[in-house]
Amino acid sequence: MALALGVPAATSAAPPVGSCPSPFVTRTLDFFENDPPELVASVNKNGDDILCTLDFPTASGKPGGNVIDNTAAGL
Ligand SMILES: [Ca+2]
Repeated sequence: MALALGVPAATSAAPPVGSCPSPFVTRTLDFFENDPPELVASVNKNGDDILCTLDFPTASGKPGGNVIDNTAAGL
């Protein structure tokens, strides 16, 4: 593990591939084609090209939402 020196344990291994916790919706990367690739990649930490979204209305009327990686277990 010498190569991992100085790297926090939480970032030394990819998170597990899991499911999206309710009420998040499972999305493939096609859903994020209009978003910056580096931003999408920063969320897709487990590298399986699947993310979870939770949409909510915003005061401006524009779409808004949260995006997380699909790392929930047991769903
Ligand atoms: Ca993922």
